[in-house]
Amino acid sequence: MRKLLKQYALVLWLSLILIAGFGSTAAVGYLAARDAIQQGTAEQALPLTGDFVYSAIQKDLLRPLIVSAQMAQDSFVRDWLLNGELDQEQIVKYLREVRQKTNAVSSYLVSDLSRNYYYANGILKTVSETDPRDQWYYRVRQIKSAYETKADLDQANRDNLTIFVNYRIQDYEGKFIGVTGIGFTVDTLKRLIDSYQQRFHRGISFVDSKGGVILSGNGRLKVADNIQALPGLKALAATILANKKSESLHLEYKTETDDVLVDARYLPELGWHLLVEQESGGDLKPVQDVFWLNLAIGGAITLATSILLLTSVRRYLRRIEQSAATDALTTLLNRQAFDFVFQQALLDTERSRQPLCVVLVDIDFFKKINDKQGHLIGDHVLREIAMIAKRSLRESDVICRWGGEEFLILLKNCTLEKATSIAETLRGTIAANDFSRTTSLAKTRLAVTVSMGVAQCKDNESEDSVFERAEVALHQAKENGRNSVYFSE
Ligand code: GH3
Ligand code: MG
Ligand code: MG
Repeated sequence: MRKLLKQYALVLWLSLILIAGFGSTAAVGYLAARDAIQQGTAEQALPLTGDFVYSAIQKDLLRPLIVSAQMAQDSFVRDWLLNGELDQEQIVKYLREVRQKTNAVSSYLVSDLSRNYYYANGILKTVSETDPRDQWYYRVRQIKSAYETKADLDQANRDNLTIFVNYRIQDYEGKFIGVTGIGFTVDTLKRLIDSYQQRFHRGISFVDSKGGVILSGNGRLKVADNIQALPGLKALAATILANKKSESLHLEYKTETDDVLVDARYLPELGWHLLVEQESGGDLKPVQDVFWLNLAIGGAITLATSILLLTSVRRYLRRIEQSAATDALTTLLNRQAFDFVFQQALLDTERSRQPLCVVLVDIDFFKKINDKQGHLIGDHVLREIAMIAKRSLRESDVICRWGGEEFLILLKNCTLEKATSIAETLRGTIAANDFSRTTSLAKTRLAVTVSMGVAQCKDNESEDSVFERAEVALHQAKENGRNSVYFSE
């Protein structure tokens, strides 16, 4: 395991470096994008949404304000009040016409002298200081400004939140003589909030001066909630409600799951506060997606690189191992590798008491082949003899390139007699082979013969001794005319 780790340490390190590189690049990119988005949200997007909503409200409020102002300053209205409210049908008709023309839900006039509440269908009631529902009138009576806008539940149209513009009527000397105005629903406002919420994924709500939620899209805040009691937001409630200036406040609070950015501004026309909220993680989804995608691509590249590197390192290592053990020309085992195999075979023989033989093979007059036909043909002959030998031996037998044009064959579990016979067969095969058939270099038939010396390992005999005996036998073969097999007794 340690060896393996050592061999593949390079691959491991490279993978770690790649992973670290890809990971940190993705993380840095993600953090930079997140900061930019959060800053953009807090400083631009939320205030802009606030501005949009605010200007839309102002536009919606402006027309009712003008209409109410015209009603309060209409000389017909003032004269009718000053002349003792004689023909009530006239004022009712007037109120009905205003309501129709302006599309308002109600139009009304309260006379300070008679305390009659006139509306489009006649006299609704007489306002009384003791009736809580008439408190609005006594409040408007006291105010310094010319009008007030007030959100209230319409008594005639109960479920609808209605905004009333209560305008003070004064006579020609400036004396207060009554209140007139129209009421209109906030349906358009509600629709506006919903559409903004859908488009920008932001919570938009209106809160009254006591913190009660009056209008809200389907965001975090619900109608009838009070921001002074909501977890997280309650810490900011005092700041939000105390703000009576026109600038907006940029605030932030935490819930259990999220950080929420808030843009809060005061709407003096209504006495309300407009809150635009956004979870700071809300817009981060695409950035997070890109982060994970980057990480996945980085992982895939790392994996592919590691696999490629691993396979080439493996192939390289295997090639090194092989080239250390094999002969490049014939791909047979080389002498060093053979030594190891031979030692193992000797031990096996001692244990199993099976005979073990060696055959030394030397090509006859090889120098001549080299000299006459050239080294390339010489190489070709070496390769082909190696191949013929490999083909004619058993799987368990081992053959190696012993020296220049000498081969050594190890025959396991094989008597001297059998080994000599195998050697003889091999000699015959080689002698009968036309070496020119498998190469384009030789023009005419090319015959090559070999001489062999065979020896069987004796009990406790040394390696050198066996080889020496095989060499002696080979010498005999050479001396006695070559192309023959001799064995050592
Ligand atoms: P003999 O063994 O029959 O007595 O004669 P020989 O000509 O084979 O004599 P010797 O064994 O002395 O010659 C060996 C020659 O083999 C010398 C060398 O140039 C050649 N030789 C050794 N290795 C290679 C090789 O890898 N390629 C080629 N082409 N020739 C080689
Ligand atoms: Mg030789
Ligand atoms: Mg030779």
